[in-house]
Amino acid sequence: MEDGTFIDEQGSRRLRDTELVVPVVVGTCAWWVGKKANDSVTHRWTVYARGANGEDLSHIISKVTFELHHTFTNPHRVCLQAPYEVTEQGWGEFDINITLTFTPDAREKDVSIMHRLKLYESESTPNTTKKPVMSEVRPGGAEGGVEGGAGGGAGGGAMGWVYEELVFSEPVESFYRRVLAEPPRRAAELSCQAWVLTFDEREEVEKLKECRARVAAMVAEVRKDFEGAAR
Ligand code: SLL
Repeated sequence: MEDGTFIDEQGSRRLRDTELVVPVVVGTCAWWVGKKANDSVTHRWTVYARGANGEDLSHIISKVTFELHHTFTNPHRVCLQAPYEVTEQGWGEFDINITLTFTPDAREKDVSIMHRLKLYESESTPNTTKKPVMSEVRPGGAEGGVEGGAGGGAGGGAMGWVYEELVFSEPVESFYRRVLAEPPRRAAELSCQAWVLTFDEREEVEKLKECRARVAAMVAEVRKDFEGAAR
């Protein structure tokens, strides 16, 4: 059609050559339970899905389903509203299938993202109850390399989060216009909100890390000169 729209097989009017991209993060945050750890409970953990910059997603997502390991009671957990998260306790690591279902007017199929629950950062890391063993601001996150990073450069080691872009290509026109007209809103807080980063913050952290490395290199250089002169 002249106006850049076309009618799909289901009779919905869609926008040609148009994309709606929604960045999301799925992740897990895990805590060691400390001295009360026993055979069936060593960690408390939360798995979640969220807008990558802390934005509310309820105008796009109608539910998020978390498929836990079958050793959990009612492993099929559904969140109809934000925060999209499940908190549990257990002893083992496993893959969690996270399915995003969109609002009916999007006329899009569900998207599933597999994410592994990690409870152990590395064998050499001592257990502590003061901070999570795994979260976005801990090894699996910004400080530990850019997994999760778009395209996921797997930096080795355990990863607490993964960045994904939901791409609605040639979206249904009415859905697209509704979503664009929606004023941005902050999402309801996750129970592990203190341990997640927005994307802008992630960039800041990267920059600070670079600066720190540069200063360390300069200090090493000066030290070398100084030791050379002292000899
Ligand atoms: C493993 N393949 O062997 C994995 C399975 C299952 C973890 C891990 C259940 C807790 C509960 C639980 O933590 N399952 O019984 O409520 O490491």
